[in-house]
Amino acid sequence: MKASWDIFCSVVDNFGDIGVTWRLARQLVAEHQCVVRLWVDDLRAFERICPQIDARQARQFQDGVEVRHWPAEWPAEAAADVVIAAFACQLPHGYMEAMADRERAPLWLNLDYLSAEDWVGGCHGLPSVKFRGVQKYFFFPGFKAGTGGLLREAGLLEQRRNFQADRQAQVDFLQGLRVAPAAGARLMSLFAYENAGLGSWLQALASDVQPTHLLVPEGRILGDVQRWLGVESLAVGSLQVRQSLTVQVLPFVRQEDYDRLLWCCDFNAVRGEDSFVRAQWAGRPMLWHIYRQDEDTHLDKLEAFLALYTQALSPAAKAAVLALWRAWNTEAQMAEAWKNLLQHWPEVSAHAEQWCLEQGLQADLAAALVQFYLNWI
Ligand code: TRH
Repeated sequence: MKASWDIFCSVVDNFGDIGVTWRLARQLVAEHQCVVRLWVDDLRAFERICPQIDARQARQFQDGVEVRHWPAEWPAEAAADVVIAAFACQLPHGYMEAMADRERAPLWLNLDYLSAEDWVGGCHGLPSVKFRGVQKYFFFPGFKAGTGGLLREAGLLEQRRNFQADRQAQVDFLQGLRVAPAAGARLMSLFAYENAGLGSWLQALASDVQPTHLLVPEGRILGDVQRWLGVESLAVGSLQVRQSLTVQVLPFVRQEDYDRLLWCCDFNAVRGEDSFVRAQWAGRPMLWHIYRQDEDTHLDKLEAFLALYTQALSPAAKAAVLALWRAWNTEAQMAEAWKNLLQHWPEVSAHAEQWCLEQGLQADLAAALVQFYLNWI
């Protein structure tokens, strides 16, 4: 009999929580024939990354996943064989009772945030708390052996490579978004939180000899873009030109299309967790705006990833990447760091593909979860 899975997603803010859990739920169904219910407390956020979702429906099916609204008043529901609490969200008490009431206790996992820090490998798979005899385990995604790996759908890298080799497919896709970069323009995407350092970067792009076409999905960075442009409003579809720089505001697109957008671009600025991973699978140079945490603990996380990501680069290219990423994440001036990165473009580009290939050798997160379950039963 197929195993049943319940995934609980509480949308704290933004789109990462739902972005990760929706991706995982789909993959468990499509590639591992699991029966999956995805419980989401905010269907409006879900609707943004998956427009087919009807936020008024308490229960609906999408891509074979049973999507359930997670209501404040918990209904009586039987617990599944495997229960995933994403990002340490607190399960409804009634559901925990249902887990403990099962004849055979379910496998209960906390799917944690992604980090490249060393301690992750030591904690992955360890037991956590118990509830009425039901044991909870830590499950950590990660970049190294001994972690749960990264979300990566079967055939993703091949699909990406075929798309990148097909000029017409890219032109058609971009045309669908009304994007038509000038010949020779560097195509870039910008998905980030508010950042006071943005103006200096845009200035450097504007005064560069090579033109840049910058695609900005609507979101939190738009205020900074608007300020630098000196315009009163910046709506979806806006196209503004300043010297060598063209800025175009894009609508927020469905997850699959966001992947294609990343695949089309020569450089991607991404943020949070899921877009950060998708940019790595795009095999193109990138810049990460990490999610800010109290007491700057996110900076340790940033350094841990940088240490790993830049390991194979030459000292000069490594210094260029480090300087750019650190400047961006401390909202410092970006111009010098950007110009310096351009000096190392061929190496940084080749490295992005190499990094992607190496990470692609690891078991993906969905497969690792299924394996964890199989080892456990
Ligand atoms: O939106 P994020 O900043 O999300 C998160 C949350 O803030 C979360 O609480 C925090 O813990 C985590 O970051 C670290 O960034 P992220 O993770 O990249 O999620 C964005 C999702 O939105 C991702 O699945 C890609 C998707 N997306 C689209 O589907 N279409 C788009 O046009 C864009 C720009 C993104």
